[in-house]
Amino acid sequence: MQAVRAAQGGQPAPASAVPPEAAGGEAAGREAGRPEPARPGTADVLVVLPTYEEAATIERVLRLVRASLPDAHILVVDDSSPDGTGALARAEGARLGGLSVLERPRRSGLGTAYREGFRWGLSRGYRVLCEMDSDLSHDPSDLCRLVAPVLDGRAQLVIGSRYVPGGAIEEWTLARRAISLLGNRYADVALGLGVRDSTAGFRAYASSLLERLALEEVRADSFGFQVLMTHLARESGASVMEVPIRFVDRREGSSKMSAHTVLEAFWQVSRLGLRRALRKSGRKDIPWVVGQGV
Ligand SMILES: Nc1nc2c(ncn2[C@@H]2O[C@H](COP(=O)(O)OP(=O)(O)O)[C@@H](O)[C@H]2O)c(=O)[nH]1
Ligand SMILES: [Mg+2]
Repeated sequence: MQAVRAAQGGQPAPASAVPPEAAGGEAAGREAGRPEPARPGTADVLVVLPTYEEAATIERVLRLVRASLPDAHILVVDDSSPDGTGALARAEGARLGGLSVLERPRRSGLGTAYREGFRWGLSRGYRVLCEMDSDLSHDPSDLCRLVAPVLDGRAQLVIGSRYVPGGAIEEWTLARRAISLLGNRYADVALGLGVRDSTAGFRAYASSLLERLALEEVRADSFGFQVLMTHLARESGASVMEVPIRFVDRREGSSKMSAHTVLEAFWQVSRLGLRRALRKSGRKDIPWVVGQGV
């Protein structure tokens, strides 16, 4: 059974214990007794941090996120990391406040971690849901620039982009740069995204957008998940904005990207690209090739 623990002395509770009527209401279902937000708006923000074996960086990341968005709530989705990441997050959360840890019993993938994190936030009425890596590749001080366009209604999805003017990647191997760049170009052309960095995992979503996306159907992991979410957002007519970020390769811990995640993303994009081409030319889907859902 998964457990949600609010680090401020909250009792463990099943993830499903939140009543559905809590959804959408201002601050509905959140911890009682929280002080009024110092900066109106950012108390409506949830920052979702998936973790698997990030003990070397998690405490620093949490402190930096808190410094960047003092009123936002933080949700760590940890898959019982053997290196004790979950315990470190809870201890840091007790010091910082406004932090919950969603514990899952075993490693279950990045895509489902985000899906569960988003569901957790939507059921508690957060208006902006952010996602970022827990390895310091994404600079928490950029969060404000990602969140602002969603809060003021200029965009429903803001992507921290490495491939728009002003964006940069530091210290990545040539192979990793090539996979990222080619993957992005391929996804853009195959799915007509009009987005330069659809594989990026540093994002802010409007809850109104996430609520209308078929999250359950997005089965991909890693950057396949990011591309499919971008595709769904585009298909639903969402306004998507890219803001430049400086991406730094992780200095601690190890990447969870694998050949499997690369192939999976390639297959998912190809499948949906073929379906898009068939539909554009007025032909029927070929169900055994393009599959169901997203
Ligand atoms: N909860 C959870 N988090 C994961 C899993 N796989 C990766 N992550 C986290 O997702 C984020 C992105 O993974 P990372 O290894 O940095 O991927 P990369 O940036 O593409 O190399 C990191 O914060 C990881 O700790 C998983 O199976 N479960
Ligand atoms: Mg990373």
